[in-house]
Parts: sequence; structure tokens; C-alpha cells
Amino acid sequence: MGVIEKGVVMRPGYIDGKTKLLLIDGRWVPAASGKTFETRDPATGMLLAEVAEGDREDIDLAVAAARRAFNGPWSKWKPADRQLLLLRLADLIEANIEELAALDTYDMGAPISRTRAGRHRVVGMLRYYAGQAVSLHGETIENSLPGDIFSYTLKEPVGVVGAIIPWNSPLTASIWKIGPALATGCTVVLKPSEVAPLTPLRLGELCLEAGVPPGVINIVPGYGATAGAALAAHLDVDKVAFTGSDVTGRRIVQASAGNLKRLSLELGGKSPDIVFADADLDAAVPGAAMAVFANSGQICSAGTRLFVEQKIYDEFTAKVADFAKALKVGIGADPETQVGPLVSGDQLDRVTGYLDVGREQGAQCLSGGERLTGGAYENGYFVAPTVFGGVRDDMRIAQEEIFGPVISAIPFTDIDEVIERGNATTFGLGSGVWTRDVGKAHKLAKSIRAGSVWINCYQAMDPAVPFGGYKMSGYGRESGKQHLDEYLNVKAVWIKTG
Ligand code: TXE
Repeated sequence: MGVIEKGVVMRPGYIDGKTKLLLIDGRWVPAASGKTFETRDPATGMLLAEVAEGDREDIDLAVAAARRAFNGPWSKWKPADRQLLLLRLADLIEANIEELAALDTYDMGAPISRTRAGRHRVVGMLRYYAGQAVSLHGETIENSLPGDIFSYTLKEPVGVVGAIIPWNSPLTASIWKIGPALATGCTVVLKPSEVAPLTPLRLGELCLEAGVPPGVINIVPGYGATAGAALAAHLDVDKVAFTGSDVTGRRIVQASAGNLKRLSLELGGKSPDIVFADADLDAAVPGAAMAVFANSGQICSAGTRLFVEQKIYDEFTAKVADFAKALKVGIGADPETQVGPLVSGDQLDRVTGYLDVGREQGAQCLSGGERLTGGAYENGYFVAPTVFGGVRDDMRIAQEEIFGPVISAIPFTDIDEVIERGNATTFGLGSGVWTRDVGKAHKLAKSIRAGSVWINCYQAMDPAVPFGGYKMSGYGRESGKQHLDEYLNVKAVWIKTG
């Protein structure tokens, strides 16, 4: 893999015309129903593969396998054994990163330059979790009871985890669920998005090659309303780790009620990115633009509400619009491409619908604003990077998650006002601040109600630093030590020694 022919990265060998099967109990099997679904390249419309369509029966089999593995030999694995397993998996992913990056690119459209750059993140995550696997420990706690009674805590794996992931970054999202599960001794049934299932399935092959025992990682692609809903409601699943929309997040909360399973939810956002007049504008222009245009805006923490201080508003938004116009939009497999297609026809309809709404509600289109058609764009879902100026807080494009390459630029005049307006959203995932004034930066860092605040940068991520939401962006954290706690139970032990 990684061959570039006529400026295009060739399709991975994994896309070989064979139907992709489900991974259940260490074996590749067709769906119980025998059904399959298609997955296509959003840049060209080309059929990539037929994929076995998992449903309730397959989820039942996968959960049963995960339960057997959890109760069986996997529970005897020592932390150091799990650490070695994670390190082997990290090495295998590193060795196959060109193929995995290309699979993400073909299946969901992201530029190959972006999916390749994800290497440090995914390999780094697994090595981080490998370190954490041997660092898990309870505490001895001094209690105040009379007599000799000793107390300590144990940390134990939560059990069978149902992991439901979206399509916008399939490799990263899979590792973000599998890594902590392997580190803590959980088992997993992973339900990839029906829109981009190929990388998670290839990852399943690498898990087996790394020596993951049968049943520890099961992968069952299928639709949300069938396979996803069955997993979320399953009475023998101990926890669901979900990344996706707030609408589905709420359904998962309801579905989890049957056995009150643990949940972690990483949902959407409408993140404020705030630019003060004193900022380094040469850095802020590309920073604010790529805070939205990266991955065609299909990132939950994208800084889509761009608040710009009034006195530089016209100049700054014009520069961001010029930056947007200069971006190379194209098929993800072209190494020169900076902005790829949207993932699907549904996503295209959603985004172009918001472009219409923006104009209807009086926003001015400073760049883009339309679907790209003709030539290389003809069979794909391309939207030009768009900057809307003159946006008011009450416009729908300033309130609702678009999940496309669309910036809503909003003027503000002072810091207290922008804090209040920046926080006036039901979401709370990311946020950005561009200023040279350290006092302002600190004030914003404390005042913004969001899980991440990026100052003079955007979307910085690291396996050791927790990521997650406030408010309707969800709960629980991924990355960092907190992530492991999401996969652990704490047990208190009391021993009367007197
Ligand atoms: O998300 P869904 P979709 C947002 C973004 C996007 C919108 C719709 O705004 O435009 O959501 O995208 C599974 N029970 N985000 O429709 O439906 C589904 O099969 C259990 C933000 O793709 O949330 C897939 O595996 N599972 C986001 C996963 O949930 C169900 C990333 C996500 O799909 C289910 C993606 C059900 N009832 C979209 N229904 C982010 N936070 O990064 C669906 N699923």
C-alpha cells in the first residue's frame, strides 16, 4: 500500500471484491440473516465492498462470545500480558498504517494527508494505554472506624463493552474504544458505522494477528436502528461507549435503562472559536479556518461559531474567506487535497440544506456556499469551504451542528459579552481563544463551559490529555487517565484485623 499512481494513492488490497464478514469469537462469519450492505467511496461513488449486515442475532452471538471471554481465560491475563498485547497491536498498526490510512480515505473521504497524519495519534494511544495497563491500582484508605479495620479499593474491569462509533474518523474512533478495553481487561463488541465499516474490520484482522484471544474483540457492522439499538439495549452488556449525534445519544440513554448499564457519550458540538484584535492574526486566520475545514467540518469539536472582535471583523473574515477559496478541494486519495468530500448523500443534503437556511436567514456568503459539481467532482459529495459573515446568534447556522465545511462568523465587542454568548449553546465540547493577552486567555479558559479550551491553537490532541464534553456534548472522557476509569469499577474491601 501507499503506492502513488498518477498522483493518487492506490486503493488498499483489502478492497478486493470479497464480502467483508463479521468478527465474532475470533472467527469471520456471515450475518445470521445472510444479508449484506454496500459501502461506497464518497469521492467517486465507486462500490468498495459488500459488508455482512449484522443485526440482533449477530449482536447476541457477539455479546455471548464477549461474556465467555470475559469470564474465561482473558480474566487471568496479567496487566503485563495485556501491555505486551497492546504494544504488539501498536507495532502492527504502525507497520500497516499506509493501508489503514488509505482505507479511512476511501471509505469516508478524508484527505490522505490527514489520515496518514493520524498515525502518531492512534499508535501513540495504544502505547499510552499499554503504559496504563500496568499502572492501574486501587488505594489503601485510612478510615475512622473504631477498632482494627482496614480498607482498600480494587479496580476491576467493568465487563462487556458495547462500542458504537461514527464514520468521521473510523480508525481513531475504533482505537479509542478498543485500547482502554484491552488495557483494563474488558471485552468489546464494536459496532462500526454502516457508512464506513472497512477500517474497523481490517483492524479486527490486526487484532487477531496481534494475539487478541477469541471473543475479546468482536466487530459487528450493521445499521444503527437494528444492530446498534440491539447492542445499546442488550441486558448482558455492562457498558456502552458511544460516539455520534446527540439525537442517537439520547436514544442510547433510554435503551440503556433496562439494565442501567454504564455509559460514556461523546456527542456533537457547536464550539466557539474566539478571535481578539490583539491576536497574532497571521496564525489565527489559518488556525480558525482549519478549525472548521479539516475533515470537511466533520469533526465534533470543530470551531464553527467564529466570534471575531468587531474592530477586526471585516478584515479578518475577508482573510478567512480568501484562505477558504485557496484550499484545494478534491478526492481524498490525492495527496495534494486539503478538503475532501462529505461522507454521504445524506450528509450532503444536510449541509447544503444549511447553506440555504443561512442565506434565507440573511447571512452573507463570503466564500463557497455551494455544492461543487462537474469534472472530478461529478460523482462525489463535494461542498466548497464556506464562510458566512454577518451571522447573528439566533440564526440556525449559529445554533445547530452542521457537520460540514461551514464557518459562521459573528462579531463581538467585549470579553464578558463573548463569554456569555459563547456559552449560549446546548453543547460544550471544544472552544478556541486567539489572543496575546495572557489575562484574557486565563479568564476565557476558566469561563468557557466546554471540555477543551485551545488557546492560540485548535484541535491539539494527545493520548495523555482527556477529551470530552460538557452539557449536551456528552459525559465521560476519552484519552488520559480518566479514560481508563470509564472502563473500571471500584470495589471497596474491608478487613477486620483485630
Ligand atoms: O450519526 P448517528 P449520523 C452528528 C453530525 C452528523 C449527525 C448525523 O451532526 O451530521 O450526527 O450523523 C449508530 N442505537 N455526528 O447519522 O446516528 C450508527 O449506526 C444505537 C457527530 O451518522 O449518531 C453509528 O454507528 N446506535 C459525531 C453511530 O450510531 C445507533 C459523529 C453514529 O450515528 C442508533 C457522527 C440507535 N438507535 C455524527 N442509531 C461526533 N460526535 O463526532 C444510530 N446508531
